[in-house]
Amino acid sequence: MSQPEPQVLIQQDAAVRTLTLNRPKALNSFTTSMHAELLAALNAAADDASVRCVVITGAGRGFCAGQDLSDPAIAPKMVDGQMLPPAEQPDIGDLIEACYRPLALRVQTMPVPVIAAVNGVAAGAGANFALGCDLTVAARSASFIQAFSKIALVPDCGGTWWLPRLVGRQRAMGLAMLGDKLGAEQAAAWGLIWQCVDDAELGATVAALAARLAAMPARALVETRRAFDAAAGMGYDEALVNEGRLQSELGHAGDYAEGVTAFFAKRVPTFTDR
Ligand code: T3D
Repeated sequence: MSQPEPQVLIQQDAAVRTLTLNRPKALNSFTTSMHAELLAALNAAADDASVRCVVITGAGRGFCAGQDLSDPAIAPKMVDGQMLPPAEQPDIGDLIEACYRPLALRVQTMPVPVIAAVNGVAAGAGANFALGCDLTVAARSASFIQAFSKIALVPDCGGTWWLPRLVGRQRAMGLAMLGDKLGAEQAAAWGLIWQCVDDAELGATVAALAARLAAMPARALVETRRAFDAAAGMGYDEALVNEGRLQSELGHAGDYAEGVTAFFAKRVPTFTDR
């Protein structure tokens, strides 16, 4: 009997692990099994010391179209064209708690940098999943759509947190309320993503960026992510205190000694902390 096609493809090139969402016929929309495979793949990358950068991309013409809306577990329950009472409807909050929250937190706690290589449309939770990665690089033909309002939901997968922080409240409101397609070029101009590149250059650009990050001090990069996110909820002095605490910790780590030694030896440092 043939095995079912994996919904997440895993490939490693040197220290860079690439995870490819693999449901191209449905624009790589999330099913519970794709969630499980993706979380397992991220956990495996986090636990593998040979991995120093993770890239997430999509197979085919899309990056990810958010939740698979054909999933009977989340479809509104109807009988003879009438909606059943709320008590008999599926609880989408359970899906968020079981799948999207663990996924968003896993990305946010990865011990190495995570790049989203957005090869095509990123809609709903697919868009916000990409925005929650450390760096988001998109092909010029790609787009970002806060599709939630069109099905009478709110942005999820971290969207309420990321959108106003990345582009400001007005643009976040416009994107979320109208649900219009935002092209990659405009997304980069607004600061929603790191970079927009020609479609033909996406693979090479992301490979070069990932290789560069993989050679950098992973622990310091990850503490930078945590410090930025923590500072969002801090006063100025508290953020300064936190910076001191982190420098104290990192200053005792091997990568700092290596960085300084390599600087004076005029050689390229070899960072190993994670
Ligand atoms: O229960 C919950 O909803 C919980 C909440 C979860 C968070 C969310 O993510 S909510 C938002 C869910 N996503 C969407 O609402 C996006 C739906 N998709 C679209 O609006 C469009 O597909 C796109 C704008 C993304 C792309 O449009 P286009 O014209 O390039 O492609 P298409 O023809 O619409 O889609 C291609 C195929 O993918 C098509 O299948 P077919 O007709 O060829 O057999 C389409 O049905 C399928 N597809 C696209 N998105 C989804 C999907 N199938 C299932 N679920 C999808 N989200």
